[in-house]
Amino acid sequence: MGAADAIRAQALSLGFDAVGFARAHLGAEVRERLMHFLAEGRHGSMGWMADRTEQRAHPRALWPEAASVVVLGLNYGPDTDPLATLAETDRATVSVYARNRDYHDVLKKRLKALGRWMAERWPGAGIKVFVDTAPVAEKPLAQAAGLGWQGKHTNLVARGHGSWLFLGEVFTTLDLGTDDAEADHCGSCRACLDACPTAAFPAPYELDARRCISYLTIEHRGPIDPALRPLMGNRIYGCDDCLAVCPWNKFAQAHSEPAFAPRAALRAPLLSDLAALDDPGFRAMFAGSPVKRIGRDRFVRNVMVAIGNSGEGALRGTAQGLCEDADATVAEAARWAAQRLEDAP
Ligand code: B12
Ligand code: SF4
Ligand code: SF4
Repeated sequence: MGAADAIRAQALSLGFDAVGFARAHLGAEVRERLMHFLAEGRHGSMGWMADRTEQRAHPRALWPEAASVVVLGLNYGPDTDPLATLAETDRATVSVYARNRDYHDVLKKRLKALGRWMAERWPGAGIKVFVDTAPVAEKPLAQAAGLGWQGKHTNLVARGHGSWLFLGEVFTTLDLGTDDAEADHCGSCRACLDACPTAAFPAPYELDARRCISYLTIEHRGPIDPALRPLMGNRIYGCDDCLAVCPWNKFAQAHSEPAFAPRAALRAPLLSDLAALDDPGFRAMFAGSPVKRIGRDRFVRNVMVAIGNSGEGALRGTAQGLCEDADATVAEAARWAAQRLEDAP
């Protein structure tokens, strides 16, 4: 068995769902598109996106000795309709990827196990693992390795998994050859573009993160633009709309990873319960979850936006109760919510 076949077999036995090989190199268009994204200011306050752009666009600028990249995918396909809770206005919608353990932890553990196995098998080979933690253009690398293509919603779509793959990489000095890059299979479809509640796609294959609910609820600090708030519905952490409507999801399977099985408390939590969380309560509820990263204040800010959008007069008191919150952003969002519910039945 050749090196690439052996690594593929080992990766599958470690629980990865997709494996491919690419050269540690990306075409000039990746850099051009990244620079266009940054020049338009579409990264918003994610200042780190504008740092180390050469490394992001060129794997060998990140690690000059790298010869190949093993790109790994982990299926997180949901077992229920991820958009079902959008209509339950007194409840919150937490995006599929955040309903249980942090995927970074799950993926990193497996990537390290694969890296260790490779190091034992090929002593002297250089090996580094990455998952969303370094300036790596993960989607273009995954496309080059044949895992799927970057769809019009900008995420990787895989024939066998739809939009539901997490990505991670093992960079190595070993020359492992390449798989064939995957071609674009979006065709004339534009379901994802039309589904976006905030019109965050200025053009197909281009995202303005500043309008994306995922950015607004997770990355953005401080008050959310009042013009965008009514469009956010009850999405309090991330957003799955553009992913969920992709017709390629019909080939996806529900994942079998216990770490991603939704916690009962996060399937459709009541907004009133979430608004009541103080700092220790928030930390306890989201231990080990990616949600923990944003902290209680940003989280409750998001909950206030959802309450303001609920149309539920019964939640007016909950909002009023936080109008003097110690965090100025929470207090402002609470006042906005209370005002929006002023005439709600
Ligand atoms: C920054 C970031 C975000 C930002 C910006 C997203 C974005 N699209 O750039 C925000 C916070 C909004 C975000 C949201 C989400 N993210 Co995110 N994010 C990243 C991160 C860290 C970097 C992405 C990046 O480089 N963006 C910069 C721009 C320039 O890249 P881009 O949009 O991919 O741009 C390309 C296209 O525009 C394309 N392009 C431009 N014009 C044209 C024209 C044509 C014809 C073509 C073909 C292509 C093309 O070329 C550009 C360069 O490759 C990656 C991890 C990583 N290190 O790669 C995860 C990552 C992309 N995120 C991921 C996930 C899961 C999400 C969410 C689904 C989470 C959620 N449920 O809320 C959402 C999806 C929103 C969306 N529609 O993209 C996964 C995606 C997995 C996959 N299957 O693709 C990644 C890969 C993390 C991981 N390791 O699994 N994310
Ligand atoms: S994640 Fe939601 S807000 Fe962001 S682009 Fe997709 S549909 Fe639009
Ligand atoms: S919804 Fe349609 S256009 Fe969007 S990524 Fe999927 S196939 Fe492509």
